Amino acid sequence: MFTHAIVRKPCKNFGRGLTTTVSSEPTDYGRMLKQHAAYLEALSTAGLEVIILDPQPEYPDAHFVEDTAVITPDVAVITIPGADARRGEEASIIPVLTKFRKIERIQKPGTVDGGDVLQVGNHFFIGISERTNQEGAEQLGRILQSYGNTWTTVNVGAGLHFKSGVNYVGRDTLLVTSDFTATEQLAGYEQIVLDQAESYAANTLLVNEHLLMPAGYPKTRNQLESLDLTIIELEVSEIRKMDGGLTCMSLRI
Ligand code: CIR
Repeated sequence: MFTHAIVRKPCKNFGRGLTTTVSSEPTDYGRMLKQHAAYLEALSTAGLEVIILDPQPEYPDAHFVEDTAVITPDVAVITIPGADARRGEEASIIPVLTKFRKIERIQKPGTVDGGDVLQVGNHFFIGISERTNQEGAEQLGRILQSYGNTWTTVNVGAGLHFKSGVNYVGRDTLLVTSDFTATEQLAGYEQIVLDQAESYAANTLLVNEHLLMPAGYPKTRNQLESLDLTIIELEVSEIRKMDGGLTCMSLRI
């Protein structure tokens, strides 16, 4: 069970963050704050005490805190984010994590974004992507292994991060886009395969028997109902415009 979530309030210039999403509408800060507040409410409903860090205007993507650390019951591994513009975000996450875990760090030239790391029990899938390089993945894997975990790397051919396409939804089940159904490393788990038109919903977050999923994906919702978990749908229009999702806006402890 998780007890805490670390989050960061988005800054006014969050729309200047990195994105590949082409949107016909500009970002809206007021709407972003509402969507973020609803996300915090959902984390509380799932039983977490939410620790809110201050906005960091010099890093418009800094509310995507998940990319700055990988946390297990034993250790917090501080990453080196893969995008130049995000490098340095990790520094301000260290003081709060020190209160909860022993700290280890990825070293240059390794890069890792937490969005590429999926934990299933004591196994970690580490996506090799535009943000997480082989060196970073191996450093992370070795650290996790030294605490009794296992790990495998997975190539992320599609999407920004591994968790843009695959997430663990409990009951030995992975929620996967069709890009990952043939991925050898994922065989052995039950798979819920997303309808192609709903592939964004792959970014669904399991927290303490609750599934936080983006609103507006009815087929996925139907598929997830079979897991008998509490489903909370959240509006994510502003988060999505910046290539973000529900997993990336918190670190769960
Ligand atoms: C970025 O491109 O880094 C941000 N705009 C979005 C990061 C989303 N993070 C995540 O999915 N873990």
